[in-house]
Amino acid sequence: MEKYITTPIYYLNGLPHIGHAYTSILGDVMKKFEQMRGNSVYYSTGTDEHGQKNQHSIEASGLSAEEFLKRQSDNFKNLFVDLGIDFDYFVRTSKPEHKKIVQEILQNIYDRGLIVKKSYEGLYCEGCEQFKKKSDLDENGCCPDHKVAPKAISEENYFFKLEPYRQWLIEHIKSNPDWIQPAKYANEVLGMLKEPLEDLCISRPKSRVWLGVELPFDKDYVTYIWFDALVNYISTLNYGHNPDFDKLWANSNHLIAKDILKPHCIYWPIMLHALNVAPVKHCFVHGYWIGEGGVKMSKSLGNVVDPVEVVNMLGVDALRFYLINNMTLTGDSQISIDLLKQGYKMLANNIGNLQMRVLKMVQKNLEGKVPSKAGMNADDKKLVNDIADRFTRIYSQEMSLETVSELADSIVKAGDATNAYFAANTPWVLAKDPAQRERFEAVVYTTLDALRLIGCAMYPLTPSTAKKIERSLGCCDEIKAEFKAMGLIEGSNVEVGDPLFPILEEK
Ligand code: ME8
Repeated sequence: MEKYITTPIYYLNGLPHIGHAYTSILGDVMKKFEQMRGNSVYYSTGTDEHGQKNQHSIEASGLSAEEFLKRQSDNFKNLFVDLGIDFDYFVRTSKPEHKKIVQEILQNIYDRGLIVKKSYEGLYCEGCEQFKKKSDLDENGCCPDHKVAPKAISEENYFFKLEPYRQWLIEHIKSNPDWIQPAKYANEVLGMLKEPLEDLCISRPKSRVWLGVELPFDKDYVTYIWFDALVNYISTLNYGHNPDFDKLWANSNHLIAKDILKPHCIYWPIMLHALNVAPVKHCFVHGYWIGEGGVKMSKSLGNVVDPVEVVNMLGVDALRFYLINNMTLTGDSQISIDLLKQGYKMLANNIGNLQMRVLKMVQKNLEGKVPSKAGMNADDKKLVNDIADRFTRIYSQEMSLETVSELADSIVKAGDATNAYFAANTPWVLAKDPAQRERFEAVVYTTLDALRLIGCAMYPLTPSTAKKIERSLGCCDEIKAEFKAMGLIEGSNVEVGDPLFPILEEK
């Protein structure tokens, strides 16, 4: 099967932070997970390059729009490459291919009478790039996300009517319970749909916003950034010009955080419905990363976690593993350099030390070769069978936030079980007793085989560690979701390389 995974496209007014890194890592984890299940995946991530917020940053930078956007977009792209993110397409909404499709879609719905022009007065939050109702604001009259009072704006604009589609959308959510996941966000959207929907303002006069896609039917206006940005999900597939569009779109998956639920689960499905295109197959919604102790990350508190700093200190895989292992499915999740170091040490103790100890034992006592499994007893077999069965079950499920979080948890549990097994069977004692040779070999074989299964299962989360583990055990084949216990080949060479997670140099 061919699947399509997308992340939000990120604004360019700042540097990429841990939240952006997370969603794009999550997409990569899901891609690798599905590839291991034998599916092919097309994965897009990228940058949102229009609108008032980006425009103000360009104006403040003293650079040309093109220079500024390229520099900022490259910061995201380069970081994602450094994080081992294997995207197939990097979206930039300033590309002419994208702009052309936005204009074609606008012209289509304009020609069909779905867009009207009228004057409008509203409260605009630049942080959200959205008009706000009074009821959306906090007690100080500010946007609850950006803590800034929105600006009163009065102007003539073009509007797209959403209300005629409200009932259809309610039905779609109710009859597709796996559309918006986790379900609490589907309920949140249903809550938003209790009230009639206001018309969506889809234009901005050029006198106020010059950075955008010109409306094809009125050159004094650009397209509202959300109408433009959401279209990236289909312009990436060359919508309207690609005979295979339906095939890929039928298995499409959006990853977003809770902040952009409304545009993705109200505006976007309605825009698609107006075009006679089905909504995305699944929309996975995650919570926010916040600072340790539950406080918001902010420069003034000094608790902002910079992904580049983390990678320099702990490496890519420790960051990836922490993010997937610690994002809770029910709310926000905490992150700090200290928490990340704890996560690193957990991996070092759980997987790194185990691998090093057993490999050194093989090198010292077994001429660097995988020993015989002939002496494996029922307990040995149970350890590897249980691990294999658990991973087989996880990989038999489709990717989802639950699945990848369960995967991370199972890796830790399998590591714990193997460490406990190793400690209980004391192979370092058995090694000294020639009469226990067969038993010694069986314990080492069992540990190596468990490690092989764990390494294989780790691939989506920690690709380079997984490959190092497989290589150290002499299994260099393509990593697939085939978890056969006792599959390690006796007599093959093992290799003691560098530690997977070396001891941290503490300041
Ligand atoms: O909203 N924790 O862009 P954006 C987890 N351009 N994820 C976080 C996060 C945090 N603290 N902060 C940000 C936009 N994110 C629009 C999107 S899509 C057609 C247009 C992640 O730069 C998360 O994925 O504000 C969130 O939805 C996204 O960054 C918002 O990025």
